[in-house]
Amino acid sequence: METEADAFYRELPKVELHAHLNGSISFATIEKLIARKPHLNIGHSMTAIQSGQRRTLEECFQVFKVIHQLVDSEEDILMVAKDVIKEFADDGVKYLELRSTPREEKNTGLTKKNYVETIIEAIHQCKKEGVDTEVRFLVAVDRRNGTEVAMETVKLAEEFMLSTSGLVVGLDLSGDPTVGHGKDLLPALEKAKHSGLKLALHMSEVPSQMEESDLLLNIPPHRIGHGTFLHPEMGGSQSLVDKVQKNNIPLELCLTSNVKGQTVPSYSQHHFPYWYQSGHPCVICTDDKGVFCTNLSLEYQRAASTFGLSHEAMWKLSQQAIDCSFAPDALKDQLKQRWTKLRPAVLR
Ligand code: 6MZ
Repeated sequence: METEADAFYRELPKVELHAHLNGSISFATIEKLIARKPHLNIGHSMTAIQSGQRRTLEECFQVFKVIHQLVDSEEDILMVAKDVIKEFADDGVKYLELRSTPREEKNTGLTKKNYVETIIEAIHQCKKEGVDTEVRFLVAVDRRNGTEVAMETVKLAEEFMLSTSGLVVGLDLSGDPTVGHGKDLLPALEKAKHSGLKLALHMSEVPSQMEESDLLLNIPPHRIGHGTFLHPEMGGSQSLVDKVQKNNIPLELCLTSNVKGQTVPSYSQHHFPYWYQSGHPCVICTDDKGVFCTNLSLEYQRAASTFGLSHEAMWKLSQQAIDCSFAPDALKDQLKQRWTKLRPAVLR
């Protein structure tokens, strides 16, 4: 991250709903990881896309592969998860939904179960250390890995939903959108929804996913990640838009990620206003704050400056995100009370 957001955006209480753990690792934490594994010969230019730089989405997925080499043990995951949570807290995020794909690593003996347990441990430790952010976790399915792995991941997520007293709240579908097809994952996603997990699905992040988006929207999911190519102006269709609107499915929108990953040509051509202006629930998120060198305050500021939105409008946007979260009603009420309390000091 090269610049800092203005004080208003840093002080604005925020809700982050779309953050991939391994994409969210800061420069400082990457330094610590590199020091632990000098033999990998990994440099910062391989783990982050600086300002002014762009990569194809395919190249972004290569970056995740490099980061995964650096994060391959329980010890690494604990450090990474705690650092990421604390950084979001320092950036004014009061409620955070982190997501990550359970991985096993033969070299270190890491299992998928340990992977999730370690993230849950990080959440507990942050709470004990007084970090002032409520954190929940979504177990991620990487679409590349197909039907069987998706089903195993759903079972793991179900077990953790039951054993963590509500810390695991949902399931994410992500991964390289050009690989695999959602139809192979439908049974796993439907099973997850049936068992009470909330679904946050990446959808239409690249063109030519209309048929898949239609199938996924029939489930329907509780939230959509990106949705860049859903609407007719972007090659999608009115019937997809109708389905999203009829079910009032919030969109998680990540401006810098889409611009740096080149699925959107520029900030001003982002699909945020298409949905926002019709009153549809939109949530500004970071996606991968480490890889894309950003934070949530900067993303709010960028949306406001690009689309000419007032501080009052940005306040409303951050407050409305509470209702789009997978937090239980009691926690949503607590968060709303916090917003009310903070309002006079922030919206001076
Ligand atoms: C789709 C993405 C993504 O799970 O190892 N991921 N999936 N589109 C994106 N847009 C840029 N950004 C990240 O975090 C890294 C993983 O998150 C998903 C990919 O599966 C990536 O490997 P975790 O914590």
